[in-house]
Amino acid sequence: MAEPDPGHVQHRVGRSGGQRPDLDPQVTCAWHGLILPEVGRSGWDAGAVLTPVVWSPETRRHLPRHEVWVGVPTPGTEVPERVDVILDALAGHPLQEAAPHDDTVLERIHDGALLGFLRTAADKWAAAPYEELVGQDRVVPYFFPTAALLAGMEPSPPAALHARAGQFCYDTMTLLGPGTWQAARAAVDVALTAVDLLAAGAPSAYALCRPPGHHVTPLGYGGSCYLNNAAVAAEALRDAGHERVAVVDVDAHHGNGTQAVFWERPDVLYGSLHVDPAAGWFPHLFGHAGETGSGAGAGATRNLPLAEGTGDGPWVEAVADLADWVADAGCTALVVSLGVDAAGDDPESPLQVTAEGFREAGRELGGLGLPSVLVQEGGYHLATMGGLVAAFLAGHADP
Ligand code: SP5
Ligand code: ZN
Repeated sequence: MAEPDPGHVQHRVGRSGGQRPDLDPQVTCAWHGLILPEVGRSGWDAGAVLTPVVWSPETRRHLPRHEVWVGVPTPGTEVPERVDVILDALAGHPLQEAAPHDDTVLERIHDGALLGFLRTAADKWAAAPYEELVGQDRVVPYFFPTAALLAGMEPSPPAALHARAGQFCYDTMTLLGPGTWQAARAAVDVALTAVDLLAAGAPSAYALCRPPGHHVTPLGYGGSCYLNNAAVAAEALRDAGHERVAVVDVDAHHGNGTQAVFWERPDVLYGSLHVDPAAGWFPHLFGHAGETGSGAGAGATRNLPLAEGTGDGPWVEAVADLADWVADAGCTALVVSLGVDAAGDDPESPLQVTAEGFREAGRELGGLGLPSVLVQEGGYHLATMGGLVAAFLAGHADP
């Protein structure tokens, strides 16, 4: 595999390396004020300037139990232990527990009908006799109002909850149970708290969001995702005064949800590199190079599909390509959809990226010198995924 060319970073415009640890003392002070309660416990060394980690114990409450794939229940891969292995790998980083935020930003990203369904579906399912009838305690859709079914007609809303689920959930792999809403909503608070840390002067913050979010559209959920944490973070950065925000998605899968949210908007760029959906990979319908946005958002979306087996060299080149694009577009803040499932060991993708690749990707994006919120997306190999997140954060903090 070709090595990434270390020389080409320096020749680019807009790469000031502004993410260096020499912070303005006043700003540093304000930021420390926010994180002080937990700094002592983590033994954080102020000189080291490790990226602060925002998390919530609530995010452990979603238990996927299983995923129905081609009709067969297989063990869920998006498990709560993902939170623990990441926290272990980031021991020493300042730790900040998420603060509650209201639904203002969330309601601008997602339709009220989706939010209402997600908020109440588990309780309604439990109250219905599904567990008694078939032993199923998770909300599983089985009936989908596709364009083929509707045939141009206007359907009436389905009365049955098991039919209603398919109005919002577009696959059979993203089951909803007791605790799912609480975890997903807590992940949104994690993302919003990370944005708050930036406003308080932190150069960047890592949001340990779980469940992940980049497959959630304004109205539809799937791909192990329920609420789009990265989209919420980008919208909150717009509210914080950034005129143009970029989302760079390095998860192994195309973030169709984030793309859909910002498809017609010029003020939030979406760029993604991912395993080529045309080779048969999730999310199947989207993520091709020809998808570049529409209307006012024309040109504000970029997709770099990669062949199965792609490793560090071309993968890091694709990250660098998106970083150039973000720099040229004059964005003043960055959200990274930081999935680490592009790793060679990961069970959910055929990409072959190493820890060094993730470190290099962190350097490429850290070199932009933009205030950045790094939002956890996928990554399923428990033994190595924490180290991959740590490698990316290290590269990002010291480009
Ligand atoms: C956030 C994220 O990374 N979502 C990825 C969703 C992709 N899921 C597709 C699953 C395809 C079948 N995998 C079989 C594994 C059985 N457990
Ligand atoms: Zn993924």
